[in-house]
Amino acid sequence: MTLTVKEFIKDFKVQFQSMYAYSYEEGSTEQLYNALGMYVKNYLSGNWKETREKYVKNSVKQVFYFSMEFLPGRQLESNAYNLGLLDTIREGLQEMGLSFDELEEAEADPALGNGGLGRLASCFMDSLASLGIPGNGNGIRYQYGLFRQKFVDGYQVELPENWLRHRNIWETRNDKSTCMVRFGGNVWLEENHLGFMEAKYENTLNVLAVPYDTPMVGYRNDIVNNLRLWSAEIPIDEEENYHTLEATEPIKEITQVLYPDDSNYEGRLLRLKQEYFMVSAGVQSILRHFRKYNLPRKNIPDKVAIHINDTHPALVIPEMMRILLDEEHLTWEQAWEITFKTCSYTNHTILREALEKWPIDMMKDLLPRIYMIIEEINRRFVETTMPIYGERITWQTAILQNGVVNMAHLAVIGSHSVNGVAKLHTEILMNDVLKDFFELYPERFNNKTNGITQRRWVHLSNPGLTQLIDKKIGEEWKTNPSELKVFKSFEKDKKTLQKLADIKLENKQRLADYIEEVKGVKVDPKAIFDVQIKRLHAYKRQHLNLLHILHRYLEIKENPTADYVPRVFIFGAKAAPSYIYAKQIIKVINSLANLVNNDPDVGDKLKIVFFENYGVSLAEKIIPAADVSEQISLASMEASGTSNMKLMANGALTLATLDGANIEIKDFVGQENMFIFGLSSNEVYDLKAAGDYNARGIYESNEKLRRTLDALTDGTIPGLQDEGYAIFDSLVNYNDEYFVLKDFDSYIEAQRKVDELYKDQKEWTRKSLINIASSAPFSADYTIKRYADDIWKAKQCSEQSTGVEPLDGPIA
Ligand code: 26V
Repeated sequence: MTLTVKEFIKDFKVQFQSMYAYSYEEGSTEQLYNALGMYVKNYLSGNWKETREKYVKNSVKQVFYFSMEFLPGRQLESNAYNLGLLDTIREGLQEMGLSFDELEEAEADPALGNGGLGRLASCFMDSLASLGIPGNGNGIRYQYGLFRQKFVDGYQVELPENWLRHRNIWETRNDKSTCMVRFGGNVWLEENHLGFMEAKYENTLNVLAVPYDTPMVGYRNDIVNNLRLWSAEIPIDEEENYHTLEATEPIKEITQVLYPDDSNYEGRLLRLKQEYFMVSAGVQSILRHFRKYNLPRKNIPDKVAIHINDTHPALVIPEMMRILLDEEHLTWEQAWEITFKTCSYTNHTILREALEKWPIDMMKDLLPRIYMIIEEINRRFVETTMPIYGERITWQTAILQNGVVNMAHLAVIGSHSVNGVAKLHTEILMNDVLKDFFELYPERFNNKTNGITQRRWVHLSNPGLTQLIDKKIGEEWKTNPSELKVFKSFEKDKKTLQKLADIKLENKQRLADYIEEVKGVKVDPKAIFDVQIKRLHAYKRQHLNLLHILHRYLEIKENPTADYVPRVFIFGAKAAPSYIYAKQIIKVINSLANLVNNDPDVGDKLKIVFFENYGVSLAEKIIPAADVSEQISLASMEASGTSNMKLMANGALTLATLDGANIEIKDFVGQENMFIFGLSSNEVYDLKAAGDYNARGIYESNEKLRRTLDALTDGTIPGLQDEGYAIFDSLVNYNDEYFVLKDFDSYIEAQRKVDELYKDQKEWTRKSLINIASSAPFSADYTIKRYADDIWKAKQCSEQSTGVEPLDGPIA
């Protein structure tokens, strides 16, 4: 049944009037957006209900993706698109004298995550629904998302992100499905009148978990899955115990704010509360759901898969044990078999400082029963491992070590599958970070290279490119991404290349206009748009990028009339509020931008744009306009990266170290179609092992580099306090932890090649086309299909869903 423009206009007017009781002509942009969103939500509600009912009726296996973070982005456009309504709505609104794009800007972008990990979870939600796989998200409805970033005088300032200030029309509060989560108190085991051991509690803090459900709409397949986010409230029958507003704080604070400290673990009690709150509510609601099937509990793993997204939700394992033991009265062996078969775990980082370790005392106080169970899991693990593998391996892999609970060890021991997120990353897990576990359980380890949804990141964010591909190869690639490779046959077609170049230029012009609007900087759309967008972290080496720009600036100053290829360096990055060094890098880049952008000697040869408040919506504006994708982490450090995939799919050429999924990009695209530089992962390992790295030596012997580094501290960049010194210090005096100086020359050389190639526009565009045509393997649809087949054993249950053929190895 297709909706006509006329019907839409009629229904939309009714929708608006029913919500606001006056005519749409008088509506504010925000009201019009709300009404339109509600219209789309009503439209999909039938499918939402039927999908749920179908899953239960057919008693299919369901996946529950547990994640502390989701970054769905704005949902109006993508929902309308997936439902097949977008064109009709655009047209209808236009007839009414309204603009879809303007209404869309009224939608809040829910920043319920830090970066790649949260965005991956949302790409996965999109692919699960589009493949028709029964998959649900489980997370937290933070009242405040990741802080809103502002620059004041070039310094990062964090403001609260009150994304719920305006109503969130996509969510549905589900009062019928609340759960109770208990914290603290005393616990003991007692035999009940049936002879079962029962856990008894006293003096616990009881928190009501209220679910808010959001539809996850599949691409034109009538499937609507569910994202369930939990909010903490005071239990209704305990309200009278809370006499003052202050007394309610310990409960309300649980879901108040997202932890912004990506990649740096701090053993904070509130974070542990959040983790257990989300996990306990999620597991309770799953087991309640399972009871509908009327099956023996040993069949749980046939009907339920729980995925643990990084260790943050790893308490799923003891929580499931608790319920099966204490409430369902299974034996330990029965409960363990079920739990182990149900759970699987993905690791997303090898950074030691990001690996979660909770102090035992904290865990014992906050979650006494959970701690008892973890102790028993650990005891049994040690008991079985010791006789076979001996002391060393046993103690190195134990869950309880030196007064802490090692969450990665808990996750590995309690899961039947452990995966990394790119080939190299999984190898590093097996050979280094989780080496001993790989010896214990080789069969559990597997790789699942990350992916992205082309629907949001190409079809919607880059309509020009999408139309061109449609025109050249037909529309099948949209449901069967492997078809994209057909686009490659146009690599020598002059007209196609010209069209592709025109589209890129249009996208750049649009971004240039936006840059002028928000930053007041005029940039030349014909310049190379060079993009690094990701969280700010020393290992990602935004400061290597900075050094190259500074080097370029000094060259221009010395020789202003030489022939330079104009370049615009574009950054988007938030620094964790407590990460001083990262904030210093932001400040230096901003101050350099201020200098360079206003220097008449420089003009269009060099511009620097550091966007404030990088997030999903901004990424959608930047990525289609990018020429160069900066993926310059120190090899071995970046687990995968996903902006690398989005940028390549939009025709940017990748400038990269052989790290994370850059390696797969090289496999698919061919190294002649990208710019590779720097140490390899093996070389990094060797250099670390040798222990003789001498950053100061490099500084002293490399004239070009020395001049550049000196410019950080000699007053070249006005407006700095000690930020230039801080960077200089870390690189020269503290021996450069991430080998920035070591990779400097090879980076500069790669940058020179970028300029060189850009002079040959046709050749550049040809390579760009090859990148686009080779991006299919990074479709999250493939990634999710592999998770579903190999790990979750979950089946597609909609015939109209996206077709996925297996796809291994480089496509020719
Ligand atoms: C860690 C922590 C530590 C405790 C406080 C809060 C917090 C929040 C997030 C994290 C996550 C660090 C792991 C992470 O984000 N990894 C990224 O995952 C991406 C998706 O797999 C991958 O592309 C990136 O390379 C990887 O850095």
